Amino acid sequence: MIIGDRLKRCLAEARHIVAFTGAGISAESGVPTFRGAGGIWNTMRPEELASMEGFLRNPRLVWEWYAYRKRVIAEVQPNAGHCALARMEKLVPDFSVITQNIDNLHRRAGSVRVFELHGNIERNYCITCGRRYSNEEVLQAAGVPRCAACNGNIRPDVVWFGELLPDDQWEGSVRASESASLFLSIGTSAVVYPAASLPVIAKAHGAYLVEINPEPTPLTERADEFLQGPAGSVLPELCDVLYEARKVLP
Ligand code: BJW
Ligand code: ZN
Repeated sequence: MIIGDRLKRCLAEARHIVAFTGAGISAESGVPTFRGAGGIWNTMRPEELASMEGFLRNPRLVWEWYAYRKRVIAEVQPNAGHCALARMEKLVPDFSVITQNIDNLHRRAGSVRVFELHGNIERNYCITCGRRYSNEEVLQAAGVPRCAACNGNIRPDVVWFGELLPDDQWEGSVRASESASLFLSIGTSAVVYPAASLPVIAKAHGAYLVEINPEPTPLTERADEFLQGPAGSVLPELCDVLYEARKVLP
């Protein structure tokens, strides 16, 4: 991968770097993506599995899918891409990860400032009374887990289609994007809104926009640079350049 002078300068001088991530960054850990080659939605219907209507229609099916994914995610490890972002955070005064992923792999890799736009698969709550439940509690249930307090259905604390993103995470992400001098869009198909508007917001506020993905996306033509390749290879290289550049700066 050739990292050009413009991006090198940006890595050296950026005051605030934002890494905006999607399912692609976790693909090399063994977590399937939603779209594209091997994507979950190639064989399953998003509106049946990732919407409140789908959950109310068939909670058992939705829970089978989430119980399976909770087990897969608990077994996998952060990869070189997640680890590179955690290292970069230590080298830059202001560094934020904004993730659409629910797998918690950024925090497990050591990233501290993380905005989670679509929730976290390690949390669950009762749809009737809001009581919170751990994965250990819900995974013991045969079938659909029910609330010990009110017998309501418990659901994973993730954002489904048609639902609002958590206010604090969304507002923090918009503020970070508006103040970014370098914005990295990594491993996302950039088709799910409102998350997909963040790179556009960042660019409109003056950020240098870099996309990292093995395949082009609808964002590619708006990006200042497209680094074509897997996050697990590209991000460690960017991190090395950042390290060298910051080492020689006062
Ligand atoms: C690699 C790689 C490697 C592979 N390295 N890269 C019509 C038009 C416009 C908008 C809408 C519409 N109808 C409805 C909407 C709104 C809707 C939306 O945007 N839909 C579009 C799909 C059309 N959005 C919403 O509903 C959102 N809420 C909202 O808008 O609220 C307001 C509202 C309220 C009431 C009514 C209507 C609106 C909520 C969106 C929630 C998304 N939830 C999910 C599931 C989360 C829980 C779970 O995981 O189970 O979030 S869907 C799924 O998509 C998940 C992801 O976070 C999200 C984005 O996917 P992502 O991360 O980009 O992954 P992929 O798989 O798409 O792409 C992977 C990429 O990686 C690919 O590009 C690969 O090439 C690449 N890759 N290997 C780097 N090694
Ligand atoms: Zn309850």
